[in-house]
Amino acid sequence: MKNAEIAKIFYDMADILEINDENPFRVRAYRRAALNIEGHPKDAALLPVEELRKIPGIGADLAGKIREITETGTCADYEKLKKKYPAGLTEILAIPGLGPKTAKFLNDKFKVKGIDHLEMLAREHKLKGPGIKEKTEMNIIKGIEMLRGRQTERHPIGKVLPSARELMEYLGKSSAVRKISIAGSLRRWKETVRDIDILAASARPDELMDYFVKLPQVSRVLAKGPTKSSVVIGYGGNGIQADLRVVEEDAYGAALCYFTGSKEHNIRLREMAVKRGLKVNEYGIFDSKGKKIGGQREEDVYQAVGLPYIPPELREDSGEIEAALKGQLPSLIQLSDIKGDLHAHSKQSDGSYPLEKLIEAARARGYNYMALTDHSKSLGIARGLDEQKILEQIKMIDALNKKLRGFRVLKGVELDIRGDGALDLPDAILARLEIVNASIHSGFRQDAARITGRIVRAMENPYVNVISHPTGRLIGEREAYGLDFERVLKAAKETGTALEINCYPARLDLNDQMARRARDMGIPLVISTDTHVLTHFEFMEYGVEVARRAWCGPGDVLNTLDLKNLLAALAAKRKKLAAV
Ligand code: DGT
Ligand code: CA
Ligand code: ZN
Repeated sequence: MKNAEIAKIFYDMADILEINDENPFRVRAYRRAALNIEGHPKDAALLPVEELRKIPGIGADLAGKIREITETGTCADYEKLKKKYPAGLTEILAIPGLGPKTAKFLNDKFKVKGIDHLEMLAREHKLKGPGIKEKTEMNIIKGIEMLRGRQTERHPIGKVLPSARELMEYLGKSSAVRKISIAGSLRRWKETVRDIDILAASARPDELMDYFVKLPQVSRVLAKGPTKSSVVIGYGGNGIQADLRVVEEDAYGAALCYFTGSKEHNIRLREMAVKRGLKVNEYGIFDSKGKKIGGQREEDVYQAVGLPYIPPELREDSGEIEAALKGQLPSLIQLSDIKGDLHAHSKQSDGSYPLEKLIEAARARGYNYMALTDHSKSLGIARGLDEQKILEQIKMIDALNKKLRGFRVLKGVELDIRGDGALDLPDAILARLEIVNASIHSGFRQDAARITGRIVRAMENPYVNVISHPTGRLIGEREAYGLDFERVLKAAKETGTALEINCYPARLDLNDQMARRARDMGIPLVISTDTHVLTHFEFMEYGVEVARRAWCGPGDVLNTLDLKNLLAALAAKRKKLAAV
C-alpha cells in the first residue's frame, strides 16, 4: 500500500463529507492529512503508530485509520461513507474540475448514473438551467475528456518518477545487470509520460527477465521474452506500464540513444549517419560494409555523426541538432547551481511546519537562503496573513536572521492578485518585504483580456518581483487560464518582473516551452518549490529539469545567484519603477 493510495482514501472521505455538508473542519482535516501523507518520505505501511502520529495533521484517530488501511486496504469509516450515496456520484467525483458541491447538485437533480450518463446529458445540453451555467456544461465535457485521456494515455511525471526509481533500485540488485538506465520520455523529463522505459545490458537476459516480472511492484505481466518484457506496476488508476529491454553490453550506448528518443531526434541522427555512409540503430554503429564500428557508449553515436553529446532533455528536434552543429548548445543549469528556494509556506498560512523547521530542511540541502512567502489575507482558506500579521512576521524574521550564520531568510509574501485585479496588500507593506511573489487564486475562468490584465497590472507594481505559477494549469486536471501569454512576456520584459517555474509536480508552471520563450527574451526566471511540507523542497529537481528542457543555463535563473547579487537583482525593479 503506497502513501498515495492512503491519501486517495482520505481525499475521497473529505469529498464525501463535504457533499454531506459535514463540519468543514473535519473536511479540511482529512484533506490536510491526505496532503501530508502523500508528501511523507517514508512508507506509512512500515511506520509504527507512534511515528505516524508525528506526521503533521495526524492524530490518534487518523493514525489508527492509516494502520487499518495499510492492513486491510480500506477502513470501516470509508466504507460506511461510501454507502451513503449512489455509486454514480463517487464515479463523477473523479472528473477534474468538478467540485463536490456541483457533483451533489447534479446527482440530486438528474440522478446521474455515472460518467457516461453525465457526458450524454452535458452533450445534449440537458444540464444547463438554474444552478448550472452553459460554461459549466462545457467544463464538464472537457473534464471528462481529460479524465479519459489520463486513464488511457499519459501520466504526470511526478506520479511516475518515484515508482520508476523504486523499480530501478530493485533491478539494480540483480547480479544479472551490468548496466541499467531509464530511457524514453522519462529520461528526457517530459512532463507527462505514457510508460516507463528501462534499458539494461546483461549477459544473462533470461535470468534478469525472470527477476523483473516477479518484482513485488508488478501487478500484471503483459509480455515476457529474452529481449523485451512488459508489465504493469501499481493498481487501478495508478497502474502504469513498464517495459524492460535487455541488450548486449557492446550495443548498450546505441540502444540507450535509440530508446531515449525522441523519435524525431533519432530520425535526424540517422539521416546524418546516412550522409556519412554510416548506419546507426539500436544494435550499434555500422560502416558501409555493415561492419560494426561502435555503440558501446552513447557518446559514440554522437561522435560518429559529428556532433557533441546532446543531453536527453534537449532531444526533441527543436533546434538542438542545429545548435550542436554550430557548437552553440547551451550549458544547462544543474540542481547543484540552485542556492536557495524563493517560495515556501509556513504554519502561519497553509504550510504544515514552523519557519525553524523549514530553515533546517533548506540548510540540509546546502542552500544559502530561502524566502518565507506565506499567503496574503484574501486567501482565507489558506489562513492568509493581514497587514498586522505580516509586520509581526517581519519582526520575527529579523530577529531570527540575527542568530543565523551563513544562511538568510528573505522576508516575503505570496501576494494574492484579487479577482478584480487589485493587489491584496498596500505598497507601504510590500516596501518592507524583500521579495513579493504575486499569483492568482481565483477567477480562473475569466476571459483572456481580464485575466491577463490582472497579471500585467500586478507586474506594473514596483514591489512585485515574481509572478508565481503564472498560467495556473494543473497537469491533467486543470487547463491554463486563457492567458494572452505574449502580452505577459512583454510586460515581464518591460517591468523587469521574473516568472516562476513552480516545481510542484502537478503544476510545473511555467512549462518547458513557455519558459524557453521567456528565456529567449531575457526575462529572468526563478525555480521555486512552493513548499508546504518539508519534503516538498525535494521537488526542486522537477523545476530544474523544466528549465533544462527550456534550454536554461544558470545565468537565466535568479536563485542561482549568491545572496548579495540576488538581493541586488530583487531591488533593481523597485529602484527602476518606484523612482519614476
Ligand atoms: P511516451 O512513451 O509517449 O511518453 O514517449 P517515448 O519517447 O518514451 O516513446 P516510446 O515509449 O514509444 O518509445 C521510446 C523510445 O524508443 C522513443 O523515444 C524512440 C524509440 N522508438 C520507439 N519506436 C520508434 C520508432 O518507430 N522509430 C524510432 N526511430 N524510434 C522509436
Ligand atoms: Ca515511453
Ligand atoms: Zn504558494
